[in-house]
Amino acid sequence: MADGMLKVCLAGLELANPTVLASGVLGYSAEVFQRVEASGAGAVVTKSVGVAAREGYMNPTVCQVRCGLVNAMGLPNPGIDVFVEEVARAKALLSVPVIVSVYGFRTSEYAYAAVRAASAGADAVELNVSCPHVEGTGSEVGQDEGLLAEVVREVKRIVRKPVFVKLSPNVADIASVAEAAVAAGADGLTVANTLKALAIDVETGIPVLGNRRGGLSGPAVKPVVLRCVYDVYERVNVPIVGCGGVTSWRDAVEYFLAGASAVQVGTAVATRGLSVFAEITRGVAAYLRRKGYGGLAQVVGLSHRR
Ligand code: RRO
Repeated sequence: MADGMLKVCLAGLELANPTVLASGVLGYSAEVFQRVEASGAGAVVTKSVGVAAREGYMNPTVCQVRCGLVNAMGLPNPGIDVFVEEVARAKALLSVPVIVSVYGFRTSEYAYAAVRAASAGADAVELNVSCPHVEGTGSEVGQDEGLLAEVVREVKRIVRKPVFVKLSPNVADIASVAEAAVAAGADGLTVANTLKALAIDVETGIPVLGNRRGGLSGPAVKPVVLRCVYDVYERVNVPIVGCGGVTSWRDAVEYFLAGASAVQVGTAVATRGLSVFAEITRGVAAYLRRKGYGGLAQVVGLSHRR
């Protein structure tokens, strides 16, 4: 969507518009990302990739609840050494930035996955320190400020591309975790991952998901994550990417007003389809015009004024 008002620069990444495919929703394939780009997304984030391949959890891995989805995929991925070829193919096919999400069970694994992704052409990496239901990684890193800082510092030491850190909402004080990530060198923050959740089948009497516990996404989480963005914006000075229940242009504008410079869209892509990117972008552009703003940057964080 070529509309100069919607351009955004995220830690050096140039996006034609502020909508980004969130990690995890559409997997890894370069061809699928090409369709996402054609639908109007300003950038794409891959599913999280680690050092070793993983099958993920038993089915069911996703279930629909009233206002969103509860998932526990369990980090299924082919491993970074295989995935680098797909990153290179995606780079050959796409002109929007390709951000590779990486995770690890130790600092050195985050670093290895990140450096391999960056050398394969990824425009940036997003560190997943917030998956809520895989032992030994994800939110276990993101809930421990010391460990989080160590991971970010090590990745920053060896990767010459922008490093985004995807924070967990399942913490007492997300702004303090954000400060720790930024002090360690994070170039941008994605706020946030899914909220710890559960769904139970009343007929069988047991949890629906194979892993039992999962993470909630979709409209239900938007007010919670919006508050996270609002809190983080007051304490750090790097770009924030809002991620949580964005379904319409209004949701996106709320995130911008709270302090996000861009938004990731995940569950709405799964539940409504790829047209959501262009719908949001059109709506945001119309809002900016109607309100007389010259560009998106003018509304970022505006709700903090008193
Ligand atoms: O794969 C997953 O189960 C998963 C991941 Br990596 C994540 O970061 N957040 C989530 O809700 N699910």
